[in-house]
Amino acid sequence: MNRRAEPLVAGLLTATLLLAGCGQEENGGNLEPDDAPAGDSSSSMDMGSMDVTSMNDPDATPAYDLDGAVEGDFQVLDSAPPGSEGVTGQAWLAQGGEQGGTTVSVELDGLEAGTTYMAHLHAQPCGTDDGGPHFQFEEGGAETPPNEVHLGLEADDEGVATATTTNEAEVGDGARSIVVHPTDLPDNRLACADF
Ligand SMILES: [Cu+2]
Repeated sequence: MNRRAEPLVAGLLTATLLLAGCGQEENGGNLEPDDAPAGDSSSSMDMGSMDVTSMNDPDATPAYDLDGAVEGDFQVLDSAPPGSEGVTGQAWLAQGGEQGGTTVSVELDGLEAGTTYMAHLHAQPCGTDDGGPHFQFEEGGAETPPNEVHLGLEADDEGVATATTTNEAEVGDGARSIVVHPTDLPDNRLACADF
């Protein structure tokens, strides 16, 4: 397995870019309130490594350990940045069951070490407009969790990233895929997995 991708475009990480995604008009001004106690993070200005994972739920049981989880294999999309060819991974989506709501877990390999990525549930299959728009519980509503399902991913030194996120509501059959975007290229669609 190709463990190291070629360096991606070295873009500037900004708070705005971290929230954007998929070329839709995500509202870059509305950061979710940070539940962490004041002073909890000395790196609060390091947007590249902090807020990207703030929507995750690391204490939740990963979806792949839940009954009835569906699995999808990531495929690198044509729009992926150069050097992404070696990216591989899986995503799992579980609903209801013992944990209730929706649980999504992602494991990716072949990412650029130390780089951050975003993943969202999307409303269309990968073969339809690379996943189409974001899945939303309330269509036309907020483009942030909990109305959408987002994960933050940070590749470790080996280029591996894992994350789990949860939502209190069940997505039903409305979330057809999950799409990964580099946080410094939020309009880019790097990889997609069908559920
Ligand atoms: Cu997306």
